[in-house]
Amino acid sequence: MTQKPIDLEQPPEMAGIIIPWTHVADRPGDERLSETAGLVEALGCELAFLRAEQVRKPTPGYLLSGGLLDRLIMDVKGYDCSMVIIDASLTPIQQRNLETKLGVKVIDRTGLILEIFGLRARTKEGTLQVELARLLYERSRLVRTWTHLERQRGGRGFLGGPGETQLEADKRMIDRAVGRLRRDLEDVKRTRRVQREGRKRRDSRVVALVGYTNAGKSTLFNRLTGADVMAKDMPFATLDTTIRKLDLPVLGEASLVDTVGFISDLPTHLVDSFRATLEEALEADLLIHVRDRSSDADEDQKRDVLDVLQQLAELERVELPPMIEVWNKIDLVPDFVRDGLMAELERTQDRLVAVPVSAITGEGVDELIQAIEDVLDQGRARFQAHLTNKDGAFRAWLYENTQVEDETYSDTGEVSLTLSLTKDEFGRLAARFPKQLNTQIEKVD
Ligand SMILES: Nc1nc2c(ncn2[C@@H]2O[C@H](COP(=O)(O)OP(=O)(O)OP(=O)(O)O)[C@@H](O)[C@H]2O)c(=O)[nH]1
Ligand SMILES: [Mg+2]
Repeated sequence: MTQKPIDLEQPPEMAGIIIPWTHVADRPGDERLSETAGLVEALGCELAFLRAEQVRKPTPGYLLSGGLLDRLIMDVKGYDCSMVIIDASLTPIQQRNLETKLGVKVIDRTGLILEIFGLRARTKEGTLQVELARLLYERSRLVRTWTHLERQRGGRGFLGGPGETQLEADKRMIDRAVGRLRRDLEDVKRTRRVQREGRKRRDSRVVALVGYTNAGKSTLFNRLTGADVMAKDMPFATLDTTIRKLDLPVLGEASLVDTVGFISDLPTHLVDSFRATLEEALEADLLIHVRDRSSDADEDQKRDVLDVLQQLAELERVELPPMIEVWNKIDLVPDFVRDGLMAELERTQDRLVAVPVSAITGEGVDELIQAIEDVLDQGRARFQAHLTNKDGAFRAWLYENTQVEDETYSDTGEVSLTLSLTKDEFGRLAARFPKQLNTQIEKVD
């Protein structure tokens, strides 16, 4: 591994950051600057300088050139930096050239995010996924640094060129490790699948929180479930999926899932390797997209989140579950902007279920629970089941597996249950008790 774990005992590394942009339309706003600063702090580095630089013509060798590069060289010396972060995508060649020129470690956005993930991963699954993402990233760099490796390593190969042999060997080694990790992750996936099926059998509905990093998912999760998941003003506070019981007043017990946050330009390797965790979200009965409506970047973030979800759904070949939006951090939104949001809410209400909420103050949380129940309840229908005293097992099953709203007795001793069934539940009932379905169950309007 080229990336060393960060030693928190050591004094923090001094890092200089450049956010390059080319066209005016891509010029980073304040939100992007503070997001990048947050990422670097999350890495435990001290910020020496951070600036957005217009790079009119990115050069293949260094990305930056001329005055920009000279100034960077000076600043790295002046601030005694031990690391430079280029908040963009660097080719392996550019990265290596910059490292040679500056005499310090240089990483790009993907490298930065991978480092943070590496620091944060706590569970076995998280660690496996980060490791996989790193290997895939390194493998993609290997291919393109062929000439570099060839020169650097030489060797006594007898098949093809010496570098080629080394490259092939490196690739094979990484591929073997990738294969191992994928198998381990497959085990994790299997365990999760079993747990998920258990939940399904118990008919516990699953609601998953998704959204941009720092939008407030974990804060909302804690508020809704009384859990104590770490919620912090820092990107990628959450890496591992957590599931807790969510008590809904009418529907009863459901499961709520907190997930890893998304970020713009999320490395594809990470999307790929976090599939196992996010599968939980993809198979949920309902997604809650938590948005930070107090952020200027909120609209862009929304687009990024929806893009990643779509990518995941395509990778897994599934349809996305129904989704509602939480407009979070409403407490930070000034009154005149709030009015605008309310107008938007009205304008979009036939296409979108959205609930303004403050996970911190609790405002809007009751309305959110109501909205969750309404959406989960859609597609339900009412049925009447007629039972005699010989139907003990049937009756027990109905109580166990469906929502029984009412029970009445007739003079003749017949019992009548009013059931509220989702399509799923109805399917299970039909499979389990086909005979009773025809003779003892009728639909009511
Ligand atoms: N003012 C205000 N702050 C909030 C609200 N919800 C969350 N926050 C703050 O926003 C920051 C991020 O919250 P988290 O709950 O950790 O966000 P997250 O979406 O779980 O972030 P990741 O796990 O990094 O993806 C924390 O400092 C929270 O206190 C809110 O409704 N109002
Ligand atoms: Mg979180």
